[in-house]
Amino acid sequence: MRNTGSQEVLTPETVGPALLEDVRDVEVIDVHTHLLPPSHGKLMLWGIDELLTYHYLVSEYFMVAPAEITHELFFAKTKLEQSDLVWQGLFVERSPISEACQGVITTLQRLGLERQVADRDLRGIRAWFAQQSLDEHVENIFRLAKVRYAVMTNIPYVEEEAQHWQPEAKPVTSRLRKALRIDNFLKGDWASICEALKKEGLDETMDGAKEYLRKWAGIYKPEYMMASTPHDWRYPEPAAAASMKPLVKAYAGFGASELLEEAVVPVCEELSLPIALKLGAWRGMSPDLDPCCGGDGVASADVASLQALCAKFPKVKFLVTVLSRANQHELTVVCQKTRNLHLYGCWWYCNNPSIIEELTKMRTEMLGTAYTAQHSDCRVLEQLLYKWDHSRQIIGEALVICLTGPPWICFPLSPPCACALLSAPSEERLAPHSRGAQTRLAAAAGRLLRGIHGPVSCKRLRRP
Ligand code: RAT
Ligand code: ZN
Repeated sequence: MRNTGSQEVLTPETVGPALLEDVRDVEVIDVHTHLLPPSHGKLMLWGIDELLTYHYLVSEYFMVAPAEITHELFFAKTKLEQSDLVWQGLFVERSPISEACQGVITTLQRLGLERQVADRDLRGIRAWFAQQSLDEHVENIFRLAKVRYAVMTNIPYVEEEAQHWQPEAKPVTSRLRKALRIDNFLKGDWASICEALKKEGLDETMDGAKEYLRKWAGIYKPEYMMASTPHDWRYPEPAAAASMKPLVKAYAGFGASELLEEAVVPVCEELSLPIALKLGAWRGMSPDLDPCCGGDGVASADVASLQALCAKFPKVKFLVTVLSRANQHELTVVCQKTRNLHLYGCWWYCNNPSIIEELTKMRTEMLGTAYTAQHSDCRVLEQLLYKWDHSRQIIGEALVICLTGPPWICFPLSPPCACALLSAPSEERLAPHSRGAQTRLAAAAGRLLRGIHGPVSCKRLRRP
C-alpha cells in the first residue's frame, strides 16, 4: 500500500491509478462471513465441491437443470455428485458468466489452476485441493485475499456449533473473530428461546433470556450481537401483538420488541456491544431450495422501524445492511441523520457488480467515508478471493469517479488510501456509541480523509 504519510502530490491524472492501487492492495477487515475455523471440523467449508454447491450456484443450476432432476433427487445425492451436476450444467454445457460462476473462475485462477479451468478438468482441480494442508491453506487464502481478519457468524442455539464452544472452546485462528447471532430474539420466537434456555438450565423468563445472552457473550467474546430480521419486521411491534390479553401472552411468551428492549438492548449496553441488523430477507420463499440455504427471497424492509429503534436507544451502536435495492437510498439518508447507526456492505442479492457500483457511488456521495463499503458473506473459505477481488475493482472504480468526475475536480494533496471504506479497525467502526465512539469515529474519519485527500481537506474546484 502507498505510504499515506508522504507528501506526494496527486494530480487529476494520477489520482485515479493511485486510488485503484490503494483499493486493490489495502488489507481489509471482513465484518460478516459464515466461515468457521478448521477446529470445527465439517462446519468449516472449503474446497472445490463446497464452492460448486454454494447456494447461489445450486439455485442457478435449477434454472437450467433437466426436468427429471427434482429438488428431492438432487439433495439426496452426495456432495460430490451435486458438485458434478453443477459443474456440468453451469461450467461445461454453458458459459459461466453469472457473478457466482465468475467467482469460481476467479478463485481457481487466483490459486493457479488456469489450466485445469481451461480443460474443464474437475478431477485435476479436486486433486489440487486434496493436497492442501488445511491450516496452511487457511493462512494462504487470507494472505492472498489480503483480509486481516473476518468475523464469523456464531449461533449458540445450533447444537452442532455449540459443541465446539462448550464445555471447552476449541482453538480459533486469529484470522477469525466472533459474532453472537440471535435471530430468534428479533423474530420473537419465544418457543425456540425457551428450548435454548432449558438446555442451558436457565429460567424460561426474561431474566433467563438475559442470562443466556450474557453467558454466550462471555464464551464468544463477540465483536457484536447480530440478527437478520423477519421480512415484515416492525419496531415497535404492531399494537395487536403488544396488546394481547395476559393469558394469551403467557402462552405466546414475549414478542420481538419486548425481547429487544428488555433483553438484547440492556445486555448490549451492559457489555458495550453493538447490534448488527440485516433487514429484508424473506425466509423460506422457495422451500424447495432450503436444504442448500438457497430458499430465501428479498422484501422491501421498513427502514422507519430501524430509525425508531436507533432513536429510542441512542447509547447503543447499531450496524445495518439491507437486502433490497429499493431500500438503499432511504437507508443512506437515515444513516446520514443517525449518529448511532453505521452502514455496512452490499448484502447477498446486492453483492453483484452493477449494484455494488451504484451503491458505492451513492453512499460515498452522501456519506463520504463514514460507512463500511463491503463485507463478503463468504460461506466457503476460498470465496474470500473472488468476493474481495471483484469488490475491490468495482469500489476502486466507483471511488475514482466520485473523486474526479465532473462537474468537480479534486486535488488530493497526498497519496490516497482506501482504508476508510474497507479496513477501519473494528475497534473504531464497531465501537459502541456509549464508549465515546463518536470521538473515535470522528478521528477515524479524519484519518481516512487525510488518507484520501491529504493532510488538508480536499479542495474542490469547478472545472474551468
Ligand atoms: O448470503 C447468504 O449466504 C445468506 O444465506 C444468508 O446467510 C445471509 O447472509 C445471512 O447472514 O442471513
Ligand atoms: Zn450472512
